[in-house]
Amino acid sequence: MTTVTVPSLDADPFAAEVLRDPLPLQAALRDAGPVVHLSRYGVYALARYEQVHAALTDWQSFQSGAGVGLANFRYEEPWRPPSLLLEADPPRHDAPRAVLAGILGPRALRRLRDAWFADAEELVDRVLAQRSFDAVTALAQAFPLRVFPDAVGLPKEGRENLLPYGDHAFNAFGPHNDLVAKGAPRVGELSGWVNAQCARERLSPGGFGARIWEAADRGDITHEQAPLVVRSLLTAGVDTTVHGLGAVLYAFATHPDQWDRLRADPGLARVAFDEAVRWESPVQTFFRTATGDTEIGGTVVPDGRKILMFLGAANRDPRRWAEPGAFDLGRDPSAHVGFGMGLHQCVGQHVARLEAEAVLTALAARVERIELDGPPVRHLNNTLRAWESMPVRVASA
Ligand code: Z7Z
Repeated sequence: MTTVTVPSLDADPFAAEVLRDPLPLQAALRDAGPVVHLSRYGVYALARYEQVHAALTDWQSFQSGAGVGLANFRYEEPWRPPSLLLEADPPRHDAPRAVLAGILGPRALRRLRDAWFADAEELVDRVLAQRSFDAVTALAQAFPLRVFPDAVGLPKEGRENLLPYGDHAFNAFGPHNDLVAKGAPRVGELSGWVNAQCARERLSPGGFGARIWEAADRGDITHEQAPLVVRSLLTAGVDTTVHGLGAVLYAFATHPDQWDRLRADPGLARVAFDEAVRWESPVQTFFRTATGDTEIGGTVVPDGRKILMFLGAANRDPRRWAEPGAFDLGRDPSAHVGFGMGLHQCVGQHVARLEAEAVLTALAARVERIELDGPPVRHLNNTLRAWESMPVRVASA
């Protein structure tokens, strides 16, 4: 093996202007090489599809157990007890993962489908009483907040804590910048609420949460693990789907030809959602940690160093995708890494797709045209590519 000198960049992937528009840095990183040293943080960056995919599917070399944020749990105290799924490696990872995979799998979701489609129709009918509205609050937030907490079995009180808690958790994967500082004053209160909802008594029978506790009764996980597995649902299940819906609504509001295509064939709703996840990549980045001196593209990443994977950059890598910047329902986006890849690939992706399919199907049946009715405003987060508001105007079918 010939070792090449690794290119080094001083860029800050978590700076406000980069979060507002990450595409130029994505391109610069991809073009700089298969692996790039980010001098500001002393981490290594992967932005090409090939290397991001390879790292995601090699958990032996690229561990999650030292955290998937900038903080290295070998040396630093995590801000909350580590997730049993996200921040764990096999074998400890596997039992909690298997439990959630069963509860959130396609078979288990079938019984939610009709109710969620009916909920989406009702919500969309109500929203369409106005010709212009904010697609973020009225749809992208409203739908997940309507169906997901009920599916988990949460009480009604306190649900307004879910988005701020998730927002902070996803900020906390980045450096201690102003976004983290802004969330810090409420961390105690929000964590207290979230942790309290993980108790068996809070979770209504038949929901995802109750089923996690039943898995503990069967011995699939321990009773000590159950609340932390419930916490994973509450952390990763709301903001992610909100911003995924925001992404697909933005894509359609700016691509009327693709909206016509969906209306002509509503069966494309799932492809459309995955294409939007590829195109916008609501989860932009997260880290792994090298478990030993590890070669990537001719460079050795030393043991214990953090590796930042740019999912959004991989999802727009021209080495992998034809016309990566085009939102195109005609392509097969299924190999995107927007849900990750490998052993940790999003366990809730079937839930997300069902939510999106319900909303898009209801909209496609009722809305002839959806377009921006003013400039949409970004919501900045260290991990998520998100919208704060998106004024839209619709023409009913
Ligand atoms: O288990 C968890 O609490 C959890 C939190 C965040 C699981 C997954 C995520 C996550 C999802 C992190 C997407 C990065 C990207």
